[in-house]
Order: sequence, then structure tokens, then C-alpha cells
Amino acid sequence: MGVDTKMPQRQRVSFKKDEMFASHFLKEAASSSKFASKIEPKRRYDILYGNLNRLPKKVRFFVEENAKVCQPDAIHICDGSDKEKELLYYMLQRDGAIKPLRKYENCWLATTDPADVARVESRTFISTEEKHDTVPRIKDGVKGTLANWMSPEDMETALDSRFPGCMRGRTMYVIPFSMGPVGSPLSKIGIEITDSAYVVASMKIMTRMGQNVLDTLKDGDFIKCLHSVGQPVTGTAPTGSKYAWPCNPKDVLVAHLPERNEICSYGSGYGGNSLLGKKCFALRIGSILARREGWLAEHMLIMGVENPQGEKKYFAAAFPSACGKTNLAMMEPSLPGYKVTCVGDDIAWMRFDKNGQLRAINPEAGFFGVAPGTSMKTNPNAMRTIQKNTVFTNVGATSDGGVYWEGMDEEMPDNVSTTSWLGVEDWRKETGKPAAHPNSRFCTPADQCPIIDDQWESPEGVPIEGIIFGGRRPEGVPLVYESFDWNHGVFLGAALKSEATAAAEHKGKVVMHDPFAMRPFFGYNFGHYLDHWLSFQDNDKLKLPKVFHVNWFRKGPSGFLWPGFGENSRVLDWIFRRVNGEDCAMKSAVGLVPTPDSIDLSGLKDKVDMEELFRLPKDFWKMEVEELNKYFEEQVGEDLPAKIRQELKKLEQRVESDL
Ligand code: GTP
Ligand code: SPV
Ligand code: MN
Repeated sequence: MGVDTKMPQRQRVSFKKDEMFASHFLKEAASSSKFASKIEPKRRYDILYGNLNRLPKKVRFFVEENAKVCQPDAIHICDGSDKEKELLYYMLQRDGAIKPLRKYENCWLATTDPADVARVESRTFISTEEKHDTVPRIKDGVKGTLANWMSPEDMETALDSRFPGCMRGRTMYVIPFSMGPVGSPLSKIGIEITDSAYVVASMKIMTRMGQNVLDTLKDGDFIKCLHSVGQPVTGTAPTGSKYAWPCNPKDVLVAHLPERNEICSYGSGYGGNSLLGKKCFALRIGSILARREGWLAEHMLIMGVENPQGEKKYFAAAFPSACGKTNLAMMEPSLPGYKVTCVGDDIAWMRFDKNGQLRAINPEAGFFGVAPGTSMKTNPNAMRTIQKNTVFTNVGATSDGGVYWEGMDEEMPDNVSTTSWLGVEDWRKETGKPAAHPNSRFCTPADQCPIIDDQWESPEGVPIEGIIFGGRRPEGVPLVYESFDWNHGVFLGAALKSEATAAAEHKGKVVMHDPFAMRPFFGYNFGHYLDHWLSFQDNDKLKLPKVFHVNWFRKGPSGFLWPGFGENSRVLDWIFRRVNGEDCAMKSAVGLVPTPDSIDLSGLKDKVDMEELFRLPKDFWKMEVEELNKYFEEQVGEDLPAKIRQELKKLEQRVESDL
């Protein structure tokens, strides 16, 4: 790689030089800062890159305040330039944090500490003055599963015992980033402070990052994101020494302080724990802003679907983590004449425009996609996307400079060996241990996707005509059905369940509730969230999209009943026709299901047992109703909107009378 090995000139700017400026803000900070007692006003910092003086005042104050607390050796203010990118990758490689993958263009491999491989839901908290703003009021003795609340006092203690001095010996990076196209009325700005260069490199891919964001921000407000790997080092990274992924698994804390527009994350350098624009900002804080401002921040892909007649519609779909969003968003339809384009694969920010049309933007600029299971057969467009400028984490490495993971489906020549994500050389399948961690991921720029939608960066967003919910349901839940109306659609979201996956620390394949695929990502009380969704029904100027539920994961004796992936286009075709008002649905106990033969199976290679795919076992649904009732009563309690309770009652009656 053509890296300029000359380090940037060290500008020796110290805080002392700006004492008047700093002391003014310090005084102001003293009363409000959560770390006030720990401030050491005399410390000096090297500014390694960028210019503190040119930062907007509020950003500069945020940086100075946290520099005094975290006490890094140096500060690097990101400008998002190519030069900076080269410098970062150079340093990461020099320190052993990433290795080049010579088979591809500008691709890299990082492997983490085996204890830092996924989101840590049990250590993720939201702190508000009023507990009820964050979690539903439930009975004493019941463990809530819809967001973890922490009191501001406990949060103060938790933060105070972690952040002071946490960046000693490290460089503090300042990342100005925009969620959504820079300058779009739907976009929001954040500043992430981090001591991980890996996080900077990832944020550069996942968000719009750099000087242009600061230019747009001017003196406006932003979401304050503070991140530390939580492992202070003394002295600088020993060049050439064996690299150890910095983290502090026993003290992980992912904290949200919505009343202060702050996110503070400590101890993990991986994924949603550390790329704070993603789940922390775009979903948890985002959902709070959305409710306040009358829009929706959702864990949804956004896709364009063009039918053989050339008519195009956009859909948004919410599936829980590792349940198929990236795959659906990039699918290569098997049905002739259909064309799919990708707007986003994980998060949708949606707002009704003045004509009552729901419009969505993808706040991200990259894909942080699950690697295992991605192949030329399942997701060829993802495979094509990741051939360049991609950072892979926790996948296997091949001796010819490539990557490897379970389900990649590629013949390996005899003379090529694989090193597993844990560093086991000459790894063999027979060991029974995977070459790649099940939550290993690729981090890749969205604009490299060959089917990226031509409107994917449109500032006003794309028009959404259907919302699709889905999860991994091995039993009882049909391939596709449609809600009777909006309220029933909201109920389908509320009742969403799925088998646990490796995206978080859950063990085993137990079916868990994951309402709206947002269980780990709600920023506020789920009961209030339901009220917000239901409220759109009251405005008759809004064109409410149709709502669907899909399940690619129903199982029979010999595995999945439905071939999935590109064949899911057959289900999209039915959904498309329903949105166009075609008479191809009939009532069932659970919702509107396809009339016989209305799902196009032409050209399908293997026979599919459609009867079994759509069977509604009475026992199963009776249990489902009972279990949902228990869940809503225990977990949402008095905060459950009456309309949702009514929908459940209606489902119960239909199950009793129709099945
Ligand atoms: P997050 O990034 O964690 O939010 O995940 P995601 O929802 O984007 O899931 P993704 O598309 O990465 O898929 C996760 C896993 O499910 C991969 O191993 C896929 O191969 C598998 N998968 C996706 N779609 C299908 C499908 O239609 N059928 C089957 N059987 N598996 C699928
Ligand atoms: C998810 O878990 O839903 C992800 C991966 O998209 S992470 O960014 O780690 O949250
Ligand atoms: Mn996700």
C-alpha cells in the first residue's frame, strides 16, 4: 500500500496556551460535568493531527472536558481525508491491529480478544431521571427485559469509576460524523471521542465523517459520544511487539444519557458497543428523538423492488440481529424480471412528509454485515461489495491472502491453508470449531454495493409502501401474512419473536421476544413506543403503509422448509401485488394469507411443501396467545396500550373459532 511513512508534524499546542478560553469553559463545566471532581487542569496534550482552535466552540469544549478526564497522551482530530485514512491504516498495521489481505484490494483483517466479540446487552443501560421514561412499570420481582435502566446517581458512580485516566498512554481521536447524508433535513450529527484507531477506521466506513460535518454543524448541537476500550497503557504501543486487542470485558458499560444527549461506552472495542453512531445513536437515542419529533428510528433494512412491468416500490423490513436484513436488502431475485436495489441493510429513519407519504433514509454509509453464511449463492451482491476497502473482523484467513468463514461455499485449493479467527494455524473443519466466529463481520462502504439504489443518498428519503416484520420461527409461523389494518400491524411488530443468535451474548437457540426487532435497541419505554406507532392511525392525512410478517426459517424434519435468499423474491412479489390492491389474499386466524397458488413458484428447483409452510396448528397458536398474554402483562403491564390488548383478544378469538 502506498503509505507515506512520514508522520504528520507534531504541533505542540498545549491547553495552557489557551488558558483563558479553557478556564472560561472549565468554570462553566465545574457544576455540570459528571467528572468535575476528577479534572486535572494542568495537564498538557500533544495535538497530533488537526487543530483544536478550529473546532466549533461546543465541540472544542466537549473535547477539552473529556481530555481532562480521560488524560490521553495525544489528540487527533479527524478530518476524514484520504491522507488521514492512509495514516490510520499505516499505524494499525504497524501496531499489529490489522493485517493486509493481499488477495483483495485494500482489505484488512482484525481479530479481537475472544471475550470481545458481540454486543453486551446485559451491560447496556439507559439513564433517565424518571425510570418510567425508560422502562414499563412492571410488578416487583419480575426481571424486565425491555431496556436496562440505571439511576443518574448510579450512572455517575459507574462512569466515575471507569473514565478518569482511561486513555493514559493512548491517543484520543475526535470523530465528527453525520448519520444520514451531510446536510439532509433528516440527518443528525454526533461527535465520537475514542481511543481506538480501529473504531476510527470503522466509523470512516460506516458514517459520513470528517471536516465537512463540522462545517455543517457550525455551532449547532450534537450527540456527545465518548468511547474507550478501557485498557490504559503506559507509554506508547510497542512497535513490533505481539498485538493484543485492547478491551476490558469485565468492566464493559454501554451507557446512554438521553437527557444530556450523551453516550458513554467503556471496555469493548467491537461493533455496536463501540461504533456509537449505529445502535447507540441511530436507534437508542434516535428512537427518543424520533418520538419527540414525530418520526421513527427503526432496526430496518430499506430496499427497492422493481417488478417485471418496471414499476418500483420501496419496502422497509425489521428482522432481529442476524436474521436476514443484509441478505434481503441485497438479494438477487430468482423470479425473472424482478430487480432489487439496496438503500440500507440495518437502520431506517422514517418520517411522513407533507403529503402524508412515509419516507426513509439510511442513516449509515456502510454495512457491518454478518460474514458466516455469506456466499456467492446466498448473497452474491455482498460478496461483490467486499472485494475492496473492507475491514473483516474475526473471520478465518487463508494462506493466499484471502478470508474464510462457515458457509462461504468456496473450494479451497490443496496448497492453501486456513488460520482460524483464534489464530489456530492450518485449521481443519474436523476440529468441530469454526474458522470464523459466528458473529464475525465485514465492514464495507455501501456505495460499493453493485445494486445500491440510485436514490440511496436522497436527502428527502425514499417512499415506503410496505413494512415487513420477521424473525427466526422454527415452528407454527407461516411464510408470509398481511395485517388486517394498521393497529393489527403494530400488534404484529409488538408480538415479534425470534431464535437467539450470536449477535449478542445470548446462549442457545431459545425463541425470545424481540418486539419490532428493537428489544436491545429501545431508547425509551416500550409502552410509549407502541403509543407512538399507534398514534399515526389518528391522522387521516397519512398514507399508512401495509404491514406484513414473514418467516424464512420454518423447519421440517430435514431442515428449513423454504429455500430462502433469492427465492424470497417470490414472497416479495406477493407483497408487491398486495400493495397494488390485487385480490390474492384470504382471511386466516393470524392475518391475511396468500390464496392458493398466489405465490409464484414457477421455476423453483426443489419442491416446497407449501401446505406445511402455511399450516396453522391450533395448539401452537393457543400457546402463542397465552404466552404473548403473559409477556405483555409481565413486561409491559399497565403501559400496554388498550389497542394492543384488544388485538391480542381478537387473535385469541380467531384462533378459537377458525382453527
Ligand atoms: P445484523 O447485521 O446482526 O442486524 O443481521 P441481519 O439481520 O442483517 O442478518 P444477515 O442478513 O446478515 O443474516 C444472518 C444470517 O442469516 C446469515 O448467516 C445468513 O446466511 C442467514 N440468512 C439470511 N437470509 C436467510 C434466508 O432467507 N434463509 C436462511 N435459511 N438463512 C438466511
Ligand atoms: C446487530 O446486532 O443488530 C448488528 C451488529 O447490526 S452491531 O453493530 O454489533 O450491533
Ligand atoms: Mn442489526
